[in-house]
Amino acid sequence: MTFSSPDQSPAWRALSDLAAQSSSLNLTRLFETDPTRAERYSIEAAGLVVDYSKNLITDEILEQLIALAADTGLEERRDEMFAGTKINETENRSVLHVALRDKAENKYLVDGSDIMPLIQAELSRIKDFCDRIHSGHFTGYTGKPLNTVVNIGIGGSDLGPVMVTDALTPYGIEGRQTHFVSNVDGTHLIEVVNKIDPETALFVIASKTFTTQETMTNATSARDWFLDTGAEASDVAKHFIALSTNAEAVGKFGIDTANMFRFWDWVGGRYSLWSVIGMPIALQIGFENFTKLLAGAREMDSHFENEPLHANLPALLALIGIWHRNFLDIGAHAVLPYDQYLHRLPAYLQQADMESNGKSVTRKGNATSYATGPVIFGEPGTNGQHAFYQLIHQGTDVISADFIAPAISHNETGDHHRKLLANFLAQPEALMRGKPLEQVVAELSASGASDDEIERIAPHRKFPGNRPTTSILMKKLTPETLGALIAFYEHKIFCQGHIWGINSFDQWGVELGKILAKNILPELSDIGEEKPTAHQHDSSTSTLIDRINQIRKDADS
Ligand code: G6Q
Repeated sequence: MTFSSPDQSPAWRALSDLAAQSSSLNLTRLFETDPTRAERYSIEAAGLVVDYSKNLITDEILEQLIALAADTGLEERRDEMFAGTKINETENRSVLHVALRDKAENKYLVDGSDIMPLIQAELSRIKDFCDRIHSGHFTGYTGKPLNTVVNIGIGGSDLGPVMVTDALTPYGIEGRQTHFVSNVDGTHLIEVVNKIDPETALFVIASKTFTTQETMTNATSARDWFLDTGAEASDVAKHFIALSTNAEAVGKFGIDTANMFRFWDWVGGRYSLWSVIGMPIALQIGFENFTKLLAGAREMDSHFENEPLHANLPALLALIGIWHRNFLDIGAHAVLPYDQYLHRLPAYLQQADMESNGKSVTRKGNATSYATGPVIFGEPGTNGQHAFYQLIHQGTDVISADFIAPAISHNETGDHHRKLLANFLAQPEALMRGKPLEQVVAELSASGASDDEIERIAPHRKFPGNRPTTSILMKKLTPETLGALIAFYEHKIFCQGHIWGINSFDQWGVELGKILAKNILPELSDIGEEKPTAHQHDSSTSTLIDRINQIRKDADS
């Protein structure tokens, strides 16, 4: 970074000055005065059309945002990521998920060695395994084809595969089904195993470390369940495979390391769906479609790597996000897919963004003197419209939002999709235009309302408007467009983390709770068991432990 902190840069100061005048920014007026605004503030790349014209920006603001990117050395940092520099400093690791989806002929160096042959070898093992499963050559212990996958993993070893597998449902191979078990709540596993036939089930244990409490607990219980159904210990090898970096732990668990698929420490958990962690995706939609997902991401990578900042989608949208967060004090960002198949995208992006940029210490170890990652949330439209959009339209906090839709649905049933698209377009328009009091009054009086009624009701029916949104349109939700969409968000997150001077690739904030849970575990009683009441916690935690133990001791089952 050219400046020790982004807020020391001249561009940051210029942006602060512009923000001081931002109350005069009016989106409707900006559109009226510039008929080319939508065209000028839209970019098409890798099958995505992104219209960012309904954000509270002007050429002057964009110019300073781009200067901020230059002041902070964004392009140099991007090049370092692609070059394999260990930009995840706290874990001393390269960040090379982009290599996982690049062409075989390209080189990526980690500690001086090209990692591409490793990636290609693992990809061809995935292909080979998918072929054997799909052709029925790899069967279960009774000779039946394995048409059901149960992926056991959590966080980065779950959210990406779940989101993509759901999103690409129309590409699913007929007769195959995939279940995901993540939560350590036994209900998650039990509800899945109750639905499956052990003779046709393949358990995919997905864990980078192979030590994660939730995953190892679920994996152990799944193996116990499998054995309880009548299988022998020697049958486990035919029904359990592992996706991991930890061969020793996989071996100890009892999975044949021939059925272990590898990835490496330069693949962050939440960036790992492109690696062998994508196995459940490939098993469900086929290896060829999985490679199309990688190809879509690769196209976005190439756009991100080569386009200048003013035409670079992830960089520009990251900068607009920084304008919102640091200069307009917008603390939450909604992700609103108008496609039911993308219903897990908000949850996926919650992790991708909040685990990456929910930090308050810079890479140099100082407290940030500015805000970082916003709260990310969302639901598919139109469902969200009948729920939390109220707050987005009329709440006291301004919230920015991404509206995402395909122009063509996989299910063009009647006029459903036209209705969905009408809402996809109307909501950003409504958020931008709002409805002034005079208009509400005029409408009420035209409908015959009395003066008293108008006075009472009108203030509730006005909309402030001027609320910023971005519209992301694609022709159809395909493996390619989905790959590009995910890569777009990954790079946007990278750019924001870089400008904030934080490390987007570690996640120390998830550690403390894990350790405390390990301490509390032996203090909790089994059903019917008596436990001592002496605890070393605050009185709230201790009292809750005692209350739980009392209930569990007195319970029959
Ligand atoms: C992601 C995080 C985290 C991780 C899970 C699962 O970036 O590191 O969500 O993916 O904790 O970890 P394992 O894959 O090691 O089980």
